Amino acid sequence: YQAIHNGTGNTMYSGTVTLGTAQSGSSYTLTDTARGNHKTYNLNRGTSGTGTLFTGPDDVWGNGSASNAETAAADAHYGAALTWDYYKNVQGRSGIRGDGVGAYSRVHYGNNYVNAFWSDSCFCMTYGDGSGNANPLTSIDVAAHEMTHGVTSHTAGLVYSGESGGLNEATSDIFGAAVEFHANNASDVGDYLIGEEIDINGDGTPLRYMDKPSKDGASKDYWYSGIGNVDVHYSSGPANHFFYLLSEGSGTKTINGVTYDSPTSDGLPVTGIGREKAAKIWFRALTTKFTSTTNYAGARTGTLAAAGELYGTDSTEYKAVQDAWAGINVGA
Ligand code: ASN
Ligand code: ZN
Ligand code: CA
Repeated sequence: YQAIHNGTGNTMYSGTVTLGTAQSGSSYTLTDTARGNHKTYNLNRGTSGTGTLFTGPDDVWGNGSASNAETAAADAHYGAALTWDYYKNVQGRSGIRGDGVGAYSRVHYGNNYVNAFWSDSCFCMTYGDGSGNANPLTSIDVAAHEMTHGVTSHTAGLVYSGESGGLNEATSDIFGAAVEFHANNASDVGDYLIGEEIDINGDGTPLRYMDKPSKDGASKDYWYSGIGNVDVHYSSGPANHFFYLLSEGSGTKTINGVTYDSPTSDGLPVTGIGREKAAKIWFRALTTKFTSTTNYAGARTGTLAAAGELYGTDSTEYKAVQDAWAGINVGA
């Protein structure tokens, strides 16, 4: 028997937070009994197996600094909880597979590893510690991005190459941003940037921008024939841009202190419908319309069908979906 506890996490990115933990005997473990028993393990620089379950005497985890081994665990455990809560409370999905079972997280993967990844085979999340200027990969948006790869895998199953690969990557960025906004954490406010805390470029810029993806120097802003030949992390750009346009509209806008400026391929304005409705449309399309081979044209059809079911085909929401796709050069 493990009693449900609320521990305290002193995270690197999200301040002091409550963590779901369990007590066994006189010690505590990072076992989130309210969220499918999601556990967080320490790989201690290893690259295989599960490592050791984080266990401690006081139910206080980390000290806010990366030099404390528990800090990355606190961030990862918190990110998993936020992602669970988002899918459950906003999208009505219980866990990554929809079966109420939690995944698990592994932190301190390898040496100087500047990445994080989801694996279907272990049904687990893994985080590197970063290197040089690159901070540990355990921010909220990265956690939600990676776990969303699990959701995509267990729903549409978008193949991770070509246009479907770009849509797979965009789905992870879309829900990475959605979870970060929904968390409403005072230390890590929501934005349409991906990986802004990691400082992977060493100059304070994020990994990706959803309002104008080409700001990263590699992502595409608009669909074109042949986009299926570029890396999935760049062919995601138009779909990320679609989501931004649908949520916030074109032009200039400041949200939580970040100023965006989102163009359209046809120069016509798009009026946003808000990120909650946009995310509901994308989730419904992902889970009931998209298939493993859905391309950009199919994503347009699928999101229009989803918007029609949710809001009606005469709705402003449906019209905004049409306009946002037109704004990234997809469809009529
Ligand atoms: N962090 C990367 C991603 O989720 C790992 C990968 O390339 N699959 O896209
Ligand atoms: Zn990804
Ligand atoms: Ca972000």
